[in-house]
Amino acid sequence: MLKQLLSGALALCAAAAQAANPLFPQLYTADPAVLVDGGRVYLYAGRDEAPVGGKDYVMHEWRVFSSCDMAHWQDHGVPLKAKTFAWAKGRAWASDVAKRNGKYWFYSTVEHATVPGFAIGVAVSDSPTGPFVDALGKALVTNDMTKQTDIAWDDIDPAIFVDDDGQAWLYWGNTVMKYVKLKPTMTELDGPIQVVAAERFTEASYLHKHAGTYYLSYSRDFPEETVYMTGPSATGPWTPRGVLMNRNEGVNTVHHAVFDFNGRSYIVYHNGKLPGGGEFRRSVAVEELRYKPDGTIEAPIAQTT
Ligand code: FUB
Repeated sequence: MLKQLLSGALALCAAAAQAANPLFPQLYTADPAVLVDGGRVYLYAGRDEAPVGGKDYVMHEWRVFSSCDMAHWQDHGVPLKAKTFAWAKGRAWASDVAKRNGKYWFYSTVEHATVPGFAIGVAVSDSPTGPFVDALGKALVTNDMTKQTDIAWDDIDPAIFVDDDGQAWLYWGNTVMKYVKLKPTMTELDGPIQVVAAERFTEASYLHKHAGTYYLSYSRDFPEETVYMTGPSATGPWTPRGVLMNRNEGVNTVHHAVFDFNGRSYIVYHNGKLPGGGEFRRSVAVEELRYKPDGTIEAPIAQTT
């Protein structure tokens, strides 16, 4: 019986085509992050809970889904909430996840309870589907450490990248793009916080590597469009390559992540196309992404439904 069930699951994986957008019609979801592990794609997203006509983000928790074929998605529920961080006031904004030292590390934006503005926390789990627990008991990055700007939301949108040599880098920011090397513990900064001169940077920086080239992408302007740069290392120097994905209609943000899976490459992002959706009721979608022989990307990538 078990053998039959397993072979059924494998056939499902092999035969499937990509799922239609939005990926999760049962929920409003935003700020997708991706981890590929053990033959599955794990997709993490914040849940948009704002009511119709809401005027701000209402986000208390993250959700995790997984797929072996990009077509069938399993809902694993809530791996952590903003309140997982006892020092946070709330607001489960954008996150990113990496595996290192056999553990899963979840970097997330939350609003700090005592330091003005947003902060970045780090949680850890033995499983990609959680539950995740606060790994540090305090913020990894707070507004009072990074006074490059005076805005309260400048420490948002962490993007964690672990290079082939095991070195982890954290990128983040709003208006000013910042990055820092992490120690092997994944919970300590290793050196000073640096700034990237990214033209018209708004937020949602994202670092990935493909065929030896590093890609640093981000949202620029507002309403946002996604652009990218390429470089020879995790810290550049960066060459701007233009628009990766155009603006959304009716939704100002587009927060994305890029990954390879089963010989194909993908970009996940959000828009407001789920019925009843909009600025604070977003939905995660996916598109295939194709690299040209010179390492640049076929772009702008069109959004499909
Ligand atoms: O979801 C809240 C914020 O909106 C994120 O932190 C930004 O990237 C934008 O998507």
